[in-house]
Formats: sequence, C-alpha cells, structure tokens
Amino acid sequence: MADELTRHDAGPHAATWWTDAVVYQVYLRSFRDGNGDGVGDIAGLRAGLDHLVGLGVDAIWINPWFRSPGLDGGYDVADHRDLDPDFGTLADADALLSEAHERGLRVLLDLVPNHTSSAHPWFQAALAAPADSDDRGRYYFRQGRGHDGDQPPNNWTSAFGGPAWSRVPTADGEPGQWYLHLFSSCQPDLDWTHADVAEDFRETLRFWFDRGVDGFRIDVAHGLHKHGDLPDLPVGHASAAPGHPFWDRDQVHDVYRDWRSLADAYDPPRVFLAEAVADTVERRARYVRDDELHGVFAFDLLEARWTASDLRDAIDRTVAAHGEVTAPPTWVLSNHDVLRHPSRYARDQALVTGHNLVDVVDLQRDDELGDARARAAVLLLLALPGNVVLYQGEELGLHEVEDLPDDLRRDPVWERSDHQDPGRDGCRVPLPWAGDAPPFAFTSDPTVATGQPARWRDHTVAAMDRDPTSTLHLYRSALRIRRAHPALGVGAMSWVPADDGVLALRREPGFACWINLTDHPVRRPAGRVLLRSTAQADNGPDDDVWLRPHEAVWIDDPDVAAPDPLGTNG
Ligand code: TEU
Repeated sequence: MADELTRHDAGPHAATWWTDAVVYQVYLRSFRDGNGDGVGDIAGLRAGLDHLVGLGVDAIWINPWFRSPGLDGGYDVADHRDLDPDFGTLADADALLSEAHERGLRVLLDLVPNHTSSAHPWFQAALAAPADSDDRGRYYFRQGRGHDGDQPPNNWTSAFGGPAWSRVPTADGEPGQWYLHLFSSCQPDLDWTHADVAEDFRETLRFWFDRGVDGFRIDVAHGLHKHGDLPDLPVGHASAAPGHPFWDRDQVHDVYRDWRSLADAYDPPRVFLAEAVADTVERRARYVRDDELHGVFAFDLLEARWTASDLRDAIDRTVAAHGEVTAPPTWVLSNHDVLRHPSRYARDQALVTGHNLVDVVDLQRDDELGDARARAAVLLLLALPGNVVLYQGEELGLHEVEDLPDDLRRDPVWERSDHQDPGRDGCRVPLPWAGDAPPFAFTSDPTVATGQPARWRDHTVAAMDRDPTSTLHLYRSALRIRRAHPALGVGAMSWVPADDGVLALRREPGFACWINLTDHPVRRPAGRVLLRSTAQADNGPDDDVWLRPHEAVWIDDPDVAAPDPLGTNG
C-alpha cells in the first residue's frame, strides 16, 4: 500500500523541506554513549543514526552540546562555539554532520540566547568588574532595594522557583549588586540592548551554519528583551500577557528579523524553530510571520487533555492562528521538559492539571490505557497539517520514570523547590537499545546507574524491532505512510461529523483519521485501512467497520459521508 505511493515532497534539496518535516529530538546525554564513560555523546549518536533513518524521520534537533558546566542539561552555555568534552570535539560534530547529511537527515542545533552560563567568560569578567562597568552591561546587574540594598531589585521570580535575582560580593568581599536570572542562578540573563550580545550571536549562527548545520531550535525565544525599567510584576498578571515586563515583548521580533536575513543568505536557507511561550496562539504565531522564524512549537496538544473536545479546540486554535500568518504549525506531544505523554494519558484526564510529573504524581495510573492513548495520539499528530517534532524514546513507548532515585536527579528544579518538585529527569533517562538488563546497551559500562527500569527490557530498540506489533513498528509505518501519502504533511484539514468522544478528520485527497476516545467500540466509515493504532494481530471479524476503544485508524479513500447511523454498539 504505502510502498506503492511515491514520495510527495519536493526532494532533499528543497528550501521548504521543513514545512512538512518530522524532526526527532535528541537529548544527547541520554541517547547513546559511544565511548563507555556512561554519558551519551556524539559518537553514540553517530552509531544510532541508522535507527533514525529506519524510523523515517527527516531531521534531528540536538539539545545543547556546547561547552557547559551542565547544571541545567547544557542550557547553561559557557562557549557557544565549542563542544562540551562530555559530548565530543568539533571534529566529531563535523563527522556527525556529514554522516547525517549522507543519510538524508538534516541537523538542527539548540541556541540559548536568553542567558549564558555563569561560567561564560563574559559573566566571569562582569563579576571581576566594578558596578556600572561595560563588562556588567552585557547582563542585568542592579543595586538591591531596601536597607543596604539587601532586597532584590524587583519581585520577579525564577521559572525554576525562588527569586530571579542573586547577589554577588564586591571586590573587597562586601555584599554588592544583584544579577537577574529568569532560570537558575547559574544562568544569568543577557541584556540584549548591549550591542556585543547581538553581534556575538550572529557570529555563533554563522559559525555553525558555515559548518553545514541546517538550522536552530531557539530556547526561550520569548524572553530576550526586558522592560527597560525592570518594573515589579503586578500581582495576578497573567503569564506572558501583553505588557509583561519580561515575556513576549515586541522587541524580540527585531532579533528574529535580523536572524532570518542572516539565514536566508545561505544556500539552502537555514531554518529556525522557536520555543516561544505567549499569552495566546495569535501572539505565538507572530514569531513565524514571513520575515521572522520558520516554526514555533504548538504546545497546545502537549498541554491538552486526552478528550475529543480539548484536542479539537487545541487543533482548531492552532490551525486558525497559523493560517493567519501562513506558516505551518509544529506539533509536539513530548519533550525533555515535560512528563512523557503515555504517563500523562495513563491518568484520569479530568484530574490532570498540568504537564509535569509534579502535577500528576499522586494520581492513579493505568499504564495500558496510557499506552493505547499514546499510540492513538501519534496517528493524530502525524495526520495534522504541518510538521512534527518527536521526542527520543516515544517511538519505544517509554513512560516517565517516576521513581528515579534522588541521587540521579540533576534538574535544578529539584534543588530550587527544596525537593518538593521532582523535576524533569524522569523523561531524560537513557534510551534502552538492546539486552535484558540495564544499561540495555546504552553504554558499554555495566556499572553505570542509568535509572532505567527493568521493565524496559521489552522496550529496547532490539526487542521492539522483533515484535511487529510494537510501538516502534507503529511509528515506522506511520512515518512511511505520511511521507508517501499525497494528503499528508502541509495542507488543509476538515472535521467529519462524529459521535461524542470520536475525532474524525479528513485530508485531501482521500485520507481520514478516525480516533475513538471512548471505552466502547464505535462505527467508522468503510475504506481501506492504512494503519491502526492497536495491534493488527487480533483483528476481530467486525473490524472493518468498528473502531475499538481508544483506537485510531488511518483510512484511505474513506466514504465521503460519515457512517450512518453514527451510533455505537455500547
Ligand atoms: O525551557 C524554557 C521554559 O520556559 C520551560 O519549559 C521550563 O523548562 C519550565 O518552566 C521549567 O519547569 C527551556 C529549555 O527547554 C529547558 O530545558 C531549560 O531548562 C530552560 O529553557 C532554560 O534554558
């Protein structure tokens, strides 16, 4: 079936390759260890490239691999133009780029422009310099308020908990100025009104683009500019609402227009994918206006409960906002910052209040239900118009590791919350590749504590490869069909009327995705089944017109009319 169809995109050299691309997110530290030191690295990624080619993705996005103390998973960059020795060398990076390109995979890196590491030479120079010096001008150093300046300059708080300001001593050891850090105290915020900052990031972009990097994901793209007066955040001010003193300020768009012209000067043009949080989808879509960035994560599905109405609302909102700016949405279910989605779906959706482990940890879990919903979810994701980012390990059906030993927790959220919030390490556990016990061939050193649960013996790449009903095979099939089917990728979509608890969407020509979110069978239209989310092996006799509970199917040439009656047999 799908093999009979031909590839419908414009070919590997098309400047618009990203519009319907499937990008695979590589959290390098946990992907695969190539040198036996227990830490994932470039050598391991190179060894794993064929897994990604076999999966059928178009590109990879690699979380920050730059020189860094690694206090926030590499989002604390000390040198943007060199590799962290944990991961390899520039020569390794070059080898990876050429091996990926040989295999038709594009490579996106992760740019962290909102802050640097406190180990960055600029911050070290700032610490050594007096108050009000130019060296301090690249960051936000301010006098404190209150008696002796012992109160932070304003009431802003860090995304990781606690105040967004830390105080540094003067040269003679007295309490001195405060500096701003919207994340951890090892991540001082850059002042983007200082000319050096913009110039240095242009140099970083050119450095990597010249080496052949195809683009960047941009970290905290909504944060670069702050209100010049650094005013207190009014109590009750909605997160990122217009007028917010540090999120989603209009001046950030000037930065992206500048970067766009820099990227467009390359052949083929390089691309940007923004992590931008804004008050509304319309505000978020401003990041992908014609002369700005190419993509912005549509976090709406990642945040939506697994109910037909919530998913439909999230999709409609996103599609409408992107239609206004004529940029395709970038759909995503999981990433390195959130609870793995099968674990979110394993909970009673009426009780789920957020997308982190801390939000659900006390809720009862039905892992089988989570699996079924997650398998259906990826068929929804890949049927939507636009492009998609997958997070490493979702193709193996991995759940969050919720019982990680405390000594394996590295996320600054854990410490900054006084151990009230377990943080994001449970979705960053090393991938299982093969074998029956940890470390499941992630590393050659059997003594490394990875936190991988024993049950992952059924989730290794090797085990899933052997089982034709596995999640890995489901992803492979879905990606193969998506690449070949003329209706999938960019384009329009419409909803087909369906029962409560059923999502039915159509793409032209001749494709439908039907999803049953209920726990009873429902009718679906006749038509050739391209793929179903449940295991194919135990098809019942009536399966040609029924959707099983929690099942999604892709249908080729479905009847244009919805099935009649639309009733269930329940
Ligand atoms: O995340 C930015 C962000 O605002 C959140 O997703 C953040 O992780 C969350 O509020 C914390 O609970 C990006 C990166 O994706 C994240 O890994 C980094 O920690 C962060 O920036 C700082 O660079």
